[in-house]
Amino acid sequence: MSRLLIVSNRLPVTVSIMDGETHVLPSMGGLATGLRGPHERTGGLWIGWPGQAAPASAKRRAELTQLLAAHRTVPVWLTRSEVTHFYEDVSNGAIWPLFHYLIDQVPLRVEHWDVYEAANAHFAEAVVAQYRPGDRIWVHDYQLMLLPALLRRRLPDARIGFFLHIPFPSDEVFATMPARDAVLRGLLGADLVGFHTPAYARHFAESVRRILRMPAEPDAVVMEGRTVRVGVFPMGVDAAAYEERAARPEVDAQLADLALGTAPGHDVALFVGVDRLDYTKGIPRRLLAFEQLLVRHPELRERVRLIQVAVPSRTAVGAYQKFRHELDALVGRINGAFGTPRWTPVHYLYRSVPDAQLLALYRAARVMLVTPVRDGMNLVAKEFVACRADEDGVLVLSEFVGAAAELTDALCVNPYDVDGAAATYYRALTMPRDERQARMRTLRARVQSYDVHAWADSFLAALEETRRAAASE
Ligand code: ADQ
Repeated sequence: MSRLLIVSNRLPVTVSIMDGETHVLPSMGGLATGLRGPHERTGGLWIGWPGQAAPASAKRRAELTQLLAAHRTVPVWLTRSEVTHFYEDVSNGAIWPLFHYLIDQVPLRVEHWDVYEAANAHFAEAVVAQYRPGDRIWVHDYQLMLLPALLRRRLPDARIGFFLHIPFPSDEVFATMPARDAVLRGLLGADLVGFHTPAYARHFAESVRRILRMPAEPDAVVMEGRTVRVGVFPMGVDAAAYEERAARPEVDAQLADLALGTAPGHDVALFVGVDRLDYTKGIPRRLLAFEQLLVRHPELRERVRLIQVAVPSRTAVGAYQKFRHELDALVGRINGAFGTPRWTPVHYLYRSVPDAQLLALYRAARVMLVTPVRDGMNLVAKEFVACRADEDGVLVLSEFVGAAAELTDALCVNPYDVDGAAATYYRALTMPRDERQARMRTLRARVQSYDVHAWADSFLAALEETRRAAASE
């Protein structure tokens, strides 16, 4: 089998220094899990940024490169300015909000596009240095949208796939991007461009037609005589591993701890939210809808509790700092207005929680709230379902996340309709057990059959198919 070269902004490992010694720790992320199989089986390499600015000394860089090589990973050393301008300002400060339809979060003038270009060129150098004829290249996500075309120029015969993990917005929104032509041409350097949902693939084809004035179908674009396939590959989670981990004794112990906060004879139903602290995740409106639930149904006070975990994220980006303060204030206001000496309506954890605690929350949730205003897929929804071997618990899911296209047995909400969402929370809470079970069974069948391994395999099979199609042309 030919080697697979995976390229993503961040490597699936983190370099850390403990007691003066350098360690390379594998990360647990969904992408790392899904691609571990093909990465190892094919003797491939993973090329990306190790998460820290380049060490000044060449000797130190060489040492770290060697340590990373043991994990079949190759570092792309970004300069301090690239980290700030490519990663924080352009990728997370401008592309992220635009692709999530939050145009008012895009800076009035997007500076440093040249650094985004330079960083993509930097990645291209690193890939070209590793490439051997016959290798397949799989590029990931919005930080590297120029890379497929840069690689195509240098390696005209290479098999190149690209997958976008975030939404591809409607052409009306995408057209506002100053670098729209370059982004489309960059992506079209690939043989296969993959998205989570049919809607994103349609938006992409429509943008190509409207902006580049080229013929495009939702499943293919012909670019200078070369066919670029467009495909839909909804990403899943490692469902079997989640179920197994959620059944471990340390998770049972955490579950018992969760019940301790409750007064005897007091059945308190848990609502749970788990997100990176990001303005796309819909946390403020989720809190307002929970507040409405307490206003409309005073009998639920002291009988329900929302545990919201918000994992710190992108703390160097100004918009995230401001957002964090707004959220702190909102939680404080709701707790101040409704709390009693023995009950706090919203438990807000602004930190990353250990795995066992996260899994216990998934298992304890009577109602899981996944209500982003926009999200490419959302793996939290699928992790929750994977952990519910008891076939209980209700998933409330925003209609604006990629997962909504698949998880049709969840209770669907429009997160912008706060009153409507409050009514859905009530419906979820009062849903009879038979209906909860019937819905959860269907959700589990989907999450188990289309897991992260199936996702990686189907993308790679489609990439292989483009090779065959090209050979027969
Ligand atoms: P994210 O925006 O990061 O991913 P998501 O898909 O929900 O969003 O994944 C978050 C991950 O973080 C989950 O695997 C979750 O378990 C983990 N996590 C959450 N809370 C945690 C905690 N407290 N401690 C440790 N881990 C925690 C982007 C896109 C998504 C898309 C994915 C994959 O924005 O739309 O689903 O990529 O393509």
